[in-house]
Amino acid sequence: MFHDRARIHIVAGRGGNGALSFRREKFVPKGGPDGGDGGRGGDVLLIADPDLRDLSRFRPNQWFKGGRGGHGGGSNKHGADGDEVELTVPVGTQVFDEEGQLIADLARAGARVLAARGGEGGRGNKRFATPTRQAPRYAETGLPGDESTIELRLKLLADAALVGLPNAGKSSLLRRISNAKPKVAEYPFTTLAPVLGTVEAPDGRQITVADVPGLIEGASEGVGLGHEFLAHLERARLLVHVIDVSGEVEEAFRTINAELEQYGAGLDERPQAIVLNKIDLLPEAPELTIEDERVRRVFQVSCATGAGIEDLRRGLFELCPPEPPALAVEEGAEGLAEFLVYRPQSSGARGYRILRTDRGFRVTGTPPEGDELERALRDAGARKGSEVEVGDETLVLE
Ligand SMILES: Nc1nc2c(ncn2[C@@H]2O[C@H](COP(=O)(O)OP(=O)(O)OP(=O)(O)O)[C@@H](O)[C@H]2O)c(=O)[nH]1
Ligand SMILES: [Mg+2]
Repeated sequence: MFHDRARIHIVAGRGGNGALSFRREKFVPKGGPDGGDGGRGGDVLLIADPDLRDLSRFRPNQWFKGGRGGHGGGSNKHGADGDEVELTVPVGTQVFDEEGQLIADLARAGARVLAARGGEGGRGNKRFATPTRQAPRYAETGLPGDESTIELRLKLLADAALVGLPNAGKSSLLRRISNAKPKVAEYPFTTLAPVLGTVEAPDGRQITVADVPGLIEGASEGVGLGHEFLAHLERARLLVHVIDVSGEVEEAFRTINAELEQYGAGLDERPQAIVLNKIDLLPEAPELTIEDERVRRVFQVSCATGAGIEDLRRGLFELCPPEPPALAVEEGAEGLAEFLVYRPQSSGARGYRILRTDRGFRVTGTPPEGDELERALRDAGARKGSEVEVGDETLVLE
């Protein structure tokens, strides 16, 4: 089974308590306060691992808990920080909160997202000593860690995705052009889960191509297998439309396009290449009269004989040149994340959240007014000139 969704609960560790303690030494009648601070609770992090293919490591509604911070002790002993939990997910995993809002996109190998922040440790009584209050008899307790339910959804990242009716020869094509070896058979719906292959050019450049289960009419409404997997086309730059030339070519073209349109998400505007496959079955090369501005090129191939395959491979590199190498994940203020960083900030108690986005910040829930919001934004890393989205408005911090 291929799992491209998972809903899990994450709880970061609670901070340890600060200690309430006084120095005890022989012949020193009244020692000063020496209670140390509690350790920070362990964070829960998500990390994109290029070796993972799907989300099957997660069981439904599984809980993941960061470790509790250790309590502070006497003699100024600082509590140990709680253990972090690092959850590895496949590259292309998106994270949604309970309201269905996208909060992070782990689009590159090695991307890290802080999904739940551990609670701060409490301060020990030593920290509260002042000249006028030399023996504070209190210490702080540790704060709870962030807690939330998140949904993980994998959307494959491929430069190009193969689409077409069942049996068109998509898997045969991927076997021909890439290192992947998906199953090929003469019956429809052979491919039951998306498969990624790497296509290599003679000069060493690489692109990835996804083979997605066959679409049929009604796929976007859940007929056949198609609907479930259309999401995996969303992030491909080029759709490679594979058509069996021994069937009704124009009808196949229209059927698939109608499904892409039904699905939405911009799929119906995506550039396409048409691959007329199985030309070995026809006595002569077929004529195709499709006028469509999305169609960049038409190739004629036979996966059985290999005819036209090299031409197609070259064409794919022209139509979808490999993207520049991934930027190293920026070690930003949080040292984390790719394009959205989840900043829950003990949201439960506050009733609102500050999310860090690729352009600035976004406040969700019911934010406080004026100064308090500004302070919270600055704590979250916003500076003069930062763009902050609140509801439908975008404000610029002064
Ligand atoms: N004659 C001929 N047969 C082909 C060619 N390409 C694929 N086939 C056959 O067509 C059938 C379907 O091929 P697949 O590659 O499994 O097709 P698919 O599009 O991946 O099918 P699904 O996974 O079911 O959607 C198999 O029996 C292949 O051997 C070709 O160029 N010529
Ligand atoms: Mg297949």
